[in-house]
Amino acid sequence: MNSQKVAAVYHYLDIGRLGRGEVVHLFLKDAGIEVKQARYPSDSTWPQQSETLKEQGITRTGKVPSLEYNGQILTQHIPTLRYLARELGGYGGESNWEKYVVDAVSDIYIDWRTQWVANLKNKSAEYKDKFAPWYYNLLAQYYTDYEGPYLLGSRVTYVDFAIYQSIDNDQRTGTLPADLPVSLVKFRDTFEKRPNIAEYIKQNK
Ligand SMILES: N[C@@H](CCC(=O)N[C@@H](CS)C(=O)NCC(=O)O)C(=O)O
Repeated sequence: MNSQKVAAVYHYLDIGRLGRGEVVHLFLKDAGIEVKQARYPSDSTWPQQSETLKEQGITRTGKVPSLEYNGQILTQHIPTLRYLARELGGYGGESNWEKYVVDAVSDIYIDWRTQWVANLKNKSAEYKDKFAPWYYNLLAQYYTDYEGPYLLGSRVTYVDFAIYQSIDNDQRTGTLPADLPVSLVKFRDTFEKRPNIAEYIKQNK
């Protein structure tokens, strides 16, 4: 096995700070992992590009994000975060219960992402006025189980990156509830002050 460390290559659509890939990207930034970016236009060229990536072994499903990391190719954005969390240590909760909570909230996020994508082109009132408020109120129940600002209190875990992205992405698409629960406002504000994150979002509005 080749144990030589290579720089990470992050493959994703060229859609700025939107989407699943950005969750992984933010995590890499936070962890200080240097990454080379391969961004692909999200237009009529994508189907062919997707086929090329499949042929190159970058993605088996034809979807992205895909991350080349230390000789492995990682796809599926939440399992990718879990892999990186285990590799780096931390980011995943300590006890069996904490790990469960982090996994459970990430599952709730995955359900949110499905709905968000389905509403990206045509935002329904059902999504904006019912689903999104329901989602954030549900998250707030989890984010008040500990003292905050992060899901498990003072320690950030991989799921916080996903939850931050849901808040950010709903903000960008005009579907974030005006009355976001206080625990989530506190979480977002603290998250945005993390040193590597603050620097990154200052340069990438
Ligand atoms: N289960 C995958 C889903 C990946 C996915 O659907 N990616 C979208 C972008 S966020 C994509 O590649 N869309 C282009 C396509 O479907 O061809 C994950 O969690 O990473």
